[in-house]
Amino acid sequence: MPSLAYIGLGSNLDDPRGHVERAIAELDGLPLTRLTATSRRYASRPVGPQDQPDFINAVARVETRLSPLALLDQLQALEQRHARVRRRHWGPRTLDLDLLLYDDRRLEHPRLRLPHPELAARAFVVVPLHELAPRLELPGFGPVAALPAWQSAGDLRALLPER
Ligand code: ROI
Repeated sequence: MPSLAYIGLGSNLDDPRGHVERAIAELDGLPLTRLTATSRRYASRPVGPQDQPDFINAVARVETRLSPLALLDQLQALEQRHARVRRRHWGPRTLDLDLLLYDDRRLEHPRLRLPHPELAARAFVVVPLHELAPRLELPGFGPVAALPAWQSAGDLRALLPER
């Protein structure tokens, strides 16, 4: 049986919508991996330093036969192919891919923590995740519909689909 994983996408540099749309298509091309659903795309105010452009965010669901760390390797390689620039910590970036959830796995590894440790606090992840899986229970955090991030969900703006 393949595993089910959720991946957060974010970009706020050099045509952010284009980076997100291309990255979603590329997720479907990863080895042993199939894209099964994507959320709407959202514009969001930056969390962290405010002196940077708004982000485009979305969440994708994939079925994969890669292990969590092998999937992480693939996501990092995909980021690199987008000529990822990251000038400072929590600063602007061309493409950020976060492995949010992998089945109901909990993992504390130097390279990867599951669920993603910031997930519950970030509306730009929780709102699109809830769109894909309204009844989801996050291991260690509880129902996606009851996470603290909903308090700042008003900052998100759903975008129309691209033609
Ligand atoms: N803020 C928003 N709104 N969206 C992001 O994807 C995002 N990513 C980040 C930081 C800089 C923390 N802020 C963000 O890495």
